[in-house]
Amino acid sequence: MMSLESVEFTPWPPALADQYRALGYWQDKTLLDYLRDSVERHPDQTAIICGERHISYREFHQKIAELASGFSQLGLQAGDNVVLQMTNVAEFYFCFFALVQKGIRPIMALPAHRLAEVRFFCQHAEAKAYIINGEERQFDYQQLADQVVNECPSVKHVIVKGPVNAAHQDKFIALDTCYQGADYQQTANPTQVAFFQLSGGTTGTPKLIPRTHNDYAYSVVGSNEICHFDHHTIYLCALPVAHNFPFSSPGALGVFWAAGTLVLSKDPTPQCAFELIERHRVNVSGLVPPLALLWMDHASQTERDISSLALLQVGGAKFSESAARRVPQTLKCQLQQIFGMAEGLVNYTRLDDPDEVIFSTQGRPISPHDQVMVVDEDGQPVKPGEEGFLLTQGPYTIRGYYKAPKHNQRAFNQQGFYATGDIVKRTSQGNIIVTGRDKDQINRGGEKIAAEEVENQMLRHTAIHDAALVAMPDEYLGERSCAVVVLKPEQTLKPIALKRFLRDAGLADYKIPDQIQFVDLLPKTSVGKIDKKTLRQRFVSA
Ligand code: OOB
Repeated sequence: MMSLESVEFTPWPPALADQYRALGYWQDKTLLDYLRDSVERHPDQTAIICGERHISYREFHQKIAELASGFSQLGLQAGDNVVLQMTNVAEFYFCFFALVQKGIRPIMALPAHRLAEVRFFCQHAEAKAYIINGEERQFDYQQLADQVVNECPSVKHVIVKGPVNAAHQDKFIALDTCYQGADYQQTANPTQVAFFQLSGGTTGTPKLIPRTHNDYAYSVVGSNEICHFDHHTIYLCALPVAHNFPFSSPGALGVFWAAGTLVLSKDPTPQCAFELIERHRVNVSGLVPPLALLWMDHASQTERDISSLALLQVGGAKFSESAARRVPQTLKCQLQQIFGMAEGLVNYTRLDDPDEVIFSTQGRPISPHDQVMVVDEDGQPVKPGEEGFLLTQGPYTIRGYYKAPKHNQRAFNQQGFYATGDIVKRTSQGNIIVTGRDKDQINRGGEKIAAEEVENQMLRHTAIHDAALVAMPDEYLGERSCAVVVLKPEQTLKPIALKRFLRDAGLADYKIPDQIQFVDLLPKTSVGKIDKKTLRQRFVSA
């Protein structure tokens, strides 16, 4: 019998699966099938603009077939896992679809992830390969990969976009050499896991989110209908390519399936983005709130013509109503709020919603079959309009994390509803307003930090007796992180030394505490847990 520890993916109950098929939500097509429809319909249309490169749908498809062949020749096969960590370059999509075509499952690492995270993904999922951008100037991924292979024996191949550094030439493979022959045959099964998204997390270790072709495809098709993506769509991807928001809400996949054009931005600053908007007549983009603020501030002084921008989606963290109201005034485009999660459920304000809804709510679910429950501490539904915990199940929300039986017991209720950890209210029309959070996580301008993960790392320091990570309000980020630390007797530690210690432990930069406070004692609740509410209040007013 298979042990619970090794359960990769929890299927939907058969009655629900049958219903989703009967409704046409699950089409039993692979993610590549939808792209192929666009290749057939618009082979010469530009699919991706990356720097000076314009890649047509035909070329895109060709690259995927070549890589599918090359990856197979390396011995990668259906059911294998591969960590895909790319910056915003076209090769991210070539690799993604080539892997998915062959049933090989990418794990969608973010560019900010470092040794601690990548090592965990590789070890937990026994990844066979690790794909990186070796040309990135900001950070040396080849050096990181060197550490990763030393610590992760499952990783047989490091595949590098760009030239392999001299020091690694005998160990790493250039992605360029993987364009071999052309393989158009699919070995993917639409009912199975296509790839893994990453959870923002609330526990000591990150969680992998298994997404099937069927469920994910439906979320993209539904998003396209809501957001009216079509082959005139020119979408600027300014956020990291692998994140669920710019990947599939409707994001890049939405663009590809509608045969539109995806423009990749190296970085999300208005300086870089506005130039691309002007040059390529971009009409839609998606941002997290701090970047939306930055774009709005820059709009009044830019000489760039950004008048083509018709729609700006903002999500990933709470966007204040006052900021929301400024979007049409400053950027001269429509706003769409989006409240989503890599586990599934995505909510959008609709393009024809009244202003009140667009400015003051985070929208409503994609599907009429997304079941949303707002409950109290006892799991009982609250009255309409009252605040409560958001639970959900539906045609594209997972039923369990990858190999995490203990956590799954907490994160999913008896009926299989996912406990999002978000505190929300629902308006009489069914729109959701996010009012708070009941999870030990910090949402740093859309980047999620699991407090426990950072606390565990701090507790490894020999001078530290106890430590807590809490969220502090931040005007720009919404929240920033504050570490509250109790030292052992006679010990001293400078904030800068603690930050360095955490960086050396291999934590991603966004997880390094913004602020560090030393105290004699951490307040505890009656059941002996750290009282984070009291801690937050103490330092907010300090
Ligand atoms: C998106 O996905 P994740 O997985 O990085 O984070 C999900 C969490 C939600 O549970 C919620 O706590 C928070 O991020 N969140 C928001 C929000 N959008 C996400 N909180 C308040 N207001 C919002 N508009 O962040 C994500 C995935 C797909 C599309 C968009 C965002």
